[in-house]
Amino acid sequence: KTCILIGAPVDSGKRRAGCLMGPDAYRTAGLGRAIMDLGHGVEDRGNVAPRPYTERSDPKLHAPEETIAWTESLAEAAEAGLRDGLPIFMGGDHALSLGTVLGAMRHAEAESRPLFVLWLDAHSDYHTPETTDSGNLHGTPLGYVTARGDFPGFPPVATPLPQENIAIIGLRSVDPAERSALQQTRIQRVDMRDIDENGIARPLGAFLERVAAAGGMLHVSLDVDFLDPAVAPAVGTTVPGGATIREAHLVMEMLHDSGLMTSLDLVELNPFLDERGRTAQVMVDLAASALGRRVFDRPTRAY
Ligand code: DIR
Ligand code: MN
Ligand code: MN
Ligand code: MN
Repeated sequence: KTCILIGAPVDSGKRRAGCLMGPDAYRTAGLGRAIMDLGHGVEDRGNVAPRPYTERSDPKLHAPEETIAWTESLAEAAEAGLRDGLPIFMGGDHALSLGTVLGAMRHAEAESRPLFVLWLDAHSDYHTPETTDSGNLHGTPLGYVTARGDFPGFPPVATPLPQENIAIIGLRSVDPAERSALQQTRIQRVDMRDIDENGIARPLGAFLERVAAAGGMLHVSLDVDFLDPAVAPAVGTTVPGGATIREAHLVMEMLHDSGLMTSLDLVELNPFLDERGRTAQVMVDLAASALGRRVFDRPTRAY
């Protein structure tokens, strides 16, 4: 399947600027080349732009009109990318996922297949415009696609993503309003303590088994802060105690072996905070693992 690189230089989801440089950092770090070297076709569609917008001042939310404009453009880019291949969205902050997941939901609905979402993140991103304290919309994509609350001005979510189709892995920074809401959902929540106690392969394997059994499509959203800041410093919201390099690669390797991943977001890379492209390179290597880079072949596991 052709990998379709789509630049999504979204920087409106939070106040600290820099994620707009993400797509260029991924290109500079050789994302396309790494995927080609694995034997896949690669098509770089360049960067998406938000549809025209006029910002309003909002007492609570940061840059809502810009994020709405991005959501509409990116949902269309995601739908088109999914029709033609396996889209990889080079972010951009996590607000881009309001659009990419919405597009994946529309595509899955057109294909009459269920969509599953794997969220690899320190944070749960389950806020709504009502519950957010920061006003930063990068903390809201899972609240949006599940229709947890009202998102005035955003494209309506026709059929909300079922809670049981979501797994969040890597959690260690959950705001109080998210915590109480999440604990009452059927979202599969894997926090760092679960990973410490049980490893990362078991909960991920259980989720992938559910995706396979349902014949689902799988959108994967990889936030840089899923990783420990010691190995991935170039992100605005570092939280200590994150996934190791090997835990992250194991997730990607299992995703590849499952054959289930149909789209991928690479989000929250802030090249302005990076050390000579080090974090960008880690993210490129993780994407390569998800697309088949490995040390040795091993017997395929049927999920
Ligand atoms: C944070 C969002 N909980 C907020 N955090 C981040 O501002 O509501 N998500 N960085 O990945
Ligand atoms: Mn996030
Ligand atoms: Mn995060
Ligand atoms: Mn917060």
